[in-house]
Amino acid sequence: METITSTMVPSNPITDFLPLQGTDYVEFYVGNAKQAAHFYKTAFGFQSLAYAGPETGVKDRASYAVRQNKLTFVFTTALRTDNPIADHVYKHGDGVKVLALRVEDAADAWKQTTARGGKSYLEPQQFTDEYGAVVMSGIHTYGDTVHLFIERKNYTGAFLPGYRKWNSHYNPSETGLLYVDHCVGNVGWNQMNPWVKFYEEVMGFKNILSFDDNDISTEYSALMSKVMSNGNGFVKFPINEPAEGKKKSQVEEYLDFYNGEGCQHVALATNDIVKTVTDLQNRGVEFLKVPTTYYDDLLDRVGHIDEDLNPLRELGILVDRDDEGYLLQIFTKPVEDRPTLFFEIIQRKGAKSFGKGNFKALFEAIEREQESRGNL
Ligand code: TYF
Ligand code: FE
Repeated sequence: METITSTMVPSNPITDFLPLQGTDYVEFYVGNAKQAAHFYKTAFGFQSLAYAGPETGVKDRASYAVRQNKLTFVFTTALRTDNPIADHVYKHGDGVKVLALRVEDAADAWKQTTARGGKSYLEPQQFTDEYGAVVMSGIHTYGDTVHLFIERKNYTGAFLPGYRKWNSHYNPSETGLLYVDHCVGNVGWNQMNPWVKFYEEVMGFKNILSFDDNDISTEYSALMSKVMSNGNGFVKFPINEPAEGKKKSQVEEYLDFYNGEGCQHVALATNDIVKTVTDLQNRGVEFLKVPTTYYDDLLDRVGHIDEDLNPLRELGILVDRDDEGYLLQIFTKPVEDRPTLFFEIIQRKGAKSFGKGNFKALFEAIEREQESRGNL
């Protein structure tokens, strides 16, 4: 049963011990940051923002920050082997290391979360350069993933102290991606509820939606999922765990290849999904495809929608409705050789849900990919 356990309310600074202003950035640890940044510029339309590395006084790593509207991605690689970034890539392949959250007070965010049992990753520290100061702190979450709390004060630099502005002569156009809608974590067997408890107790989030294996099991694969949201709904973290099915769960495949828990997908918002997905496909981004029969009774299922059916069918965009409106969504194939991280492109037209009506078609599409990899 899909259960809606609460609705989002504006955050109340009196009762919300961890007020969040949204996602500040997502940082990926990768084998080759120069090439990763090039890929995200070329394929997804990110713009060059900032660079840190030996030329800026950082000796152990190179980081490229790219931006599109309110979306900031950072690609970081190790410059030498004896290095925690190299260890992370050795263990997981390319993946999300940091889900950074914007706060008013990073020292207080650390104090509040560690006092409630959060494990410290970075004690509050002020970083300064000629453009001002940024206070950062952080705690561990699932797997080797961490949350950093970013307090920007009146910082006017390109990205963060230690970085310098990245002026590139290569500037492919944007694709209409706007902000992070949600980031999903895959956790181990029976680990969903402990991580739900972590987000409730340590970070003050609420469980706004739950999907059990009956919602989600297809012929083979199965999983359970609970969506955690902060008070103002700007930050949403669904947590998936594998469930027993006829064959191997897609979450289990992820855990095997990522060699542990980690971020499964990042959902990127657009306000013109047909245009964004057309653009992404033309730039070589690969999407999962559902059978065209999905569209035969689509309007019977979701009622009137503003979009023409034809482009949705041609692009493979999925539609679902809830009490408050509808949403359009589509999922990329994994963006690495390992079947680990992928992206969702989402356009919300009132709906606050996650596309439960699409789960069967979507998970069957994922299973066809699993099958083709010999992992089903
Ligand atoms: O974030 C969500 O809940 C939706 C649906 O492996 C979903 O995007 C859930 C699990 C999954 C893929 C998509
Ligand atoms: Fe999603």
